[in-house]
Amino acid sequence: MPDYAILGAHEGSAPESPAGTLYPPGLMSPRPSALITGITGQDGSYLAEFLLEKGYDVHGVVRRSSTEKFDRIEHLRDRVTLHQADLLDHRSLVDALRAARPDEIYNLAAMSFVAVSWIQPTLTAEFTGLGVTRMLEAMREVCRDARFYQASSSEMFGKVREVPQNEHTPFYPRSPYGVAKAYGHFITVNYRESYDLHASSGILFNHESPRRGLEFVTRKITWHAAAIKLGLVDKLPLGNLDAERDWGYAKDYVEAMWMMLQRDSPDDYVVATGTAHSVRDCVEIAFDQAGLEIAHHVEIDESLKRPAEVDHLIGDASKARRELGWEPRTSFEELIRLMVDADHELLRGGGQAATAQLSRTRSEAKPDWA
Ligand code: NAP
Ligand code: F7E
Repeated sequence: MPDYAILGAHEGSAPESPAGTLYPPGLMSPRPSALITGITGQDGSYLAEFLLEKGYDVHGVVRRSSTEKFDRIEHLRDRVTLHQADLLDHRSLVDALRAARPDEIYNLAAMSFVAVSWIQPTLTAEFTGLGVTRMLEAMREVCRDARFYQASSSEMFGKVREVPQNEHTPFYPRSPYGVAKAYGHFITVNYRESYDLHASSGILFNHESPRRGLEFVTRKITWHAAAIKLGLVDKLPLGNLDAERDWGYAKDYVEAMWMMLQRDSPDDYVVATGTAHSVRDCVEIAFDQAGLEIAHHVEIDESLKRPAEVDHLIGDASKARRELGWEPRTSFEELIRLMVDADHELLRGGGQAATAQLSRTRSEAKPDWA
């Protein structure tokens, strides 16, 4: 098998080098290169690790901030090349692509927290919706033969039209975030069909990990379970305990992203475990792992309930299983238990990181709709 195939660059045709030189089959090709927007996020950090292991030259887009927040990729800093760019700024995206010359582009950057999308609806549309068009336009301009992955979301299904949801289920988004993602999804499909781009969209259901942001419900629960156990806090405020999600492990899910870009033809794929659990189930497992009584610590905070809720999501990933050979490897219960253990380990030392996190959870922004 040729070297580029082992490394993961595209089978079936000779890979094109960034400068446009074709390498005939049998000749050594250079390392495949990938650019990840959102590399500082949960998925971006796992995907960067995964691609480095596969031998890729990994580039990441980071946006300028007065304080660098690179915790999730600190351990990779000397192995990835970072480019300063912003989804709001076309010029910077073009420059990042020119510098990186990627074979594969993973567009993971977005305003990804659903609750905040009601507080910043226009910005959410700019980042999460129009940002996709800016990336696709930059790709057309600089490297139209690259392969493009768009991070679509199960939030597009919203008020679900059928159960379970698959690639043909109609969308009914229930938040400004879901609406913006539906735009990002369809513009990816449209550019694929209009310009014959290798652009694929992964409709990923919720996926979590010890690197999940503290504002998302699973991590909020596992962090609090560990913090309560250690006597750092006493209460866990939550909103709707009845909401159900199809939760998987982020580390398993980034593999599906890569698998999509190794296909000869671009397409859309649902990525999910096929099982749903409630927020209440999550609390029960986390508190069991920490050896705590729920009744003593969990309180309902009405302001954490959303103006329009997504009640029940469950995905049918049979196309991804069949065509990509993708399988989730981690059960919900294993995931929540490993997240509690990781938070316990993190907080046990009581060091600077834990103190900073504590002040962050205390200052959690309250939405205006309550
Ligand atoms: P995340 O942890 O919130 O990471 C989001 C990333 O986007 C961060 O690196 C962030 O950079 C970057 N970003 C935000 N706005 C940007 C801008 N204007 N310009 C450049 N970068 C920007 O999200 P995630 O959980 O890894 O999710 C990755 C992607 O998958 C997102 O598009 C999300 O909407 C989508 N998705 C997630 C799930 C899930 O369950 N995790 C499910 C379906 C789809 P900073 O570090 O500078 O903030
Ligand atoms: O909420 C309920 C809340 O914020 C899950 C993002 O990655 O997945 C994520 O979006 C459920 C909702 O994730 C609290 O009402 C109850 O029903 O963890 P979440 P999400 O909204 O599903 C999708 C697929 C994405 O694409 C997004 O980017 O939990 N819930 N009480 C709560 N949620 C939060 N955050 N905090 C609570 O206290």
